Amino acid sequence: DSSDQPYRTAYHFQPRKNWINDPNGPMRYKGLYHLFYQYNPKGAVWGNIVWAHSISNDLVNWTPLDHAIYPSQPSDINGCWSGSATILPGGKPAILYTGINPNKHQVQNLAIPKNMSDPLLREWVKSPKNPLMAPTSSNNINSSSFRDPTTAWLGKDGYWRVLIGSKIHTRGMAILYKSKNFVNWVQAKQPLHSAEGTGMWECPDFYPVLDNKGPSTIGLDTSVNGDNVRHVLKVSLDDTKHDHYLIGTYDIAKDIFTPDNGFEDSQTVLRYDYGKYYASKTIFEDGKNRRVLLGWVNESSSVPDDIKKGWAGIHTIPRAIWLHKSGKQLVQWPVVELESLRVNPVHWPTKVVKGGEMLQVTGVTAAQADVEISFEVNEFGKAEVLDKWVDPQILCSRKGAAVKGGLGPFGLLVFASRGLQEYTAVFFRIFRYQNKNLVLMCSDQSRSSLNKDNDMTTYGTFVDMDPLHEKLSLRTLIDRSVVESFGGEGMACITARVYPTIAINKKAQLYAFNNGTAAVKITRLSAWSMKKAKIN
Ligand code: DQQ
Repeated sequence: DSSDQPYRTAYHFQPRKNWINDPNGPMRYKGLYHLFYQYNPKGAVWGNIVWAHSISNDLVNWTPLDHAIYPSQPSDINGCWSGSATILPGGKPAILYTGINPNKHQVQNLAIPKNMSDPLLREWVKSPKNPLMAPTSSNNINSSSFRDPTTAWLGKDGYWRVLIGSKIHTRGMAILYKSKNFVNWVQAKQPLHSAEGTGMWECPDFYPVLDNKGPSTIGLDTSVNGDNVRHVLKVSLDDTKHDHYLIGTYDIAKDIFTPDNGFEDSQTVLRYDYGKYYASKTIFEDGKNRRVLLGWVNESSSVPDDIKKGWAGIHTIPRAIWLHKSGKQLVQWPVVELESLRVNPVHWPTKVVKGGEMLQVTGVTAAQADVEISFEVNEFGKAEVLDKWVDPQILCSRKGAAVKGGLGPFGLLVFASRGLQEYTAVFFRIFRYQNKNLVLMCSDQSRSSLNKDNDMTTYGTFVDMDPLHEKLSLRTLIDRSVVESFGGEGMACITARVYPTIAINKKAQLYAFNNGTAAVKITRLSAWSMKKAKIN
């Protein structure tokens, strides 16, 4: 019931109860989407990990099935951890996943469908040859840092390649294995990539993107390589709990990935999401020519609160992902299928918002909505001056929504209570920095709840765009305890979890605001109430 569970999501993926973490082995088979995920059948905290399984027609509505992979043989008797699916020639799915063996060592296992003619792929059979990859005395692999196989890709030489996350001391790495038959795997002489000081690399993902310097959002199959192709290496850094990615060149003859900008320059390392977001992975969809990103969002509430509500963890809305025309970063946008949940649209005519003004968006269910807003700014002379580079998250914490500025802060107040005792602010602030306009995007949770047991950290990032010539747009998906925001048409994403005590259910309000001295113009505001999806 939604009134005693105000934080349960209406359209973000979650199980009926208990703990969920990483998305595992997403695939499309006979037209159905399959999503597996790390799950604790026994409680709302991490432990007893199995692969739970749900299916969908549209990436929006999900039906649960029985657990697909659970401890049953020595090579996974202490847990079935993360992994990925690969569709083999002939359309046969194969799952590689990490098992925890009787010695608590991390090893890699193979599972295949028991019955390929079952479109639901309910039962999975484990290879009698498991484990297929394991730490030994001769390979120098750390048995507690060897996990999370990627989707495999096939070279013209007939070898499948797969990455396993690892580290040696503080050097994070993606260990490469090769195989002709998907069963006998041989470790390559060197990792595909590694970086000193980054610590354990969890859940690596490696895939090609189209570099066409144009507006195309097309995705590529994982084994594609050649002209106009760049590669993305994503790793989930255990030390920082963020998903970072590098764009670069993959030399398949040498099996080396060379990033344009490496981890050495921490200022340029990009993230999928600058809020709470981890352990993501992508799938390529043949028929639709798109690559879709799935990710896990943990709670920001306390463990006792999680146990009380009986569940913890959600997934973000699946996002289409592609290379920006600059070639310098990726762009993400919620899959179009989500728009099928939109009802009762509210559209505003162009409106000027003066400094200090707040305009309420009425006519939508503000605790469960999809909002798109665009701003036009003119008085660039009023932008605050930034003398030296500051970490954007720190800048957002110092200059939250309540701190008056020049050009901004302007944006949305979501989950706001009538008297503004509670609100979450998603906004832009434009600075003058090195004679250019610098766009800051923030998600300010500092006043999101009167319950101070929650983690209310403010998040932020710079958006690499020119507000003189490009639309300053924001789309925010509001879903009962989720605020998932896309700035600059998907150039920057920030996901936050909030737990208001007053601004819940029908008491939640939505506003557009401007707390700068310069007026700004809203050139578009479209908001929809969101129907409840069928989520498990
Ligand atoms: N979660 C899994 C691991 C992975 C981690 C265990 C990332 O396989 O490294 O539940 O969240």
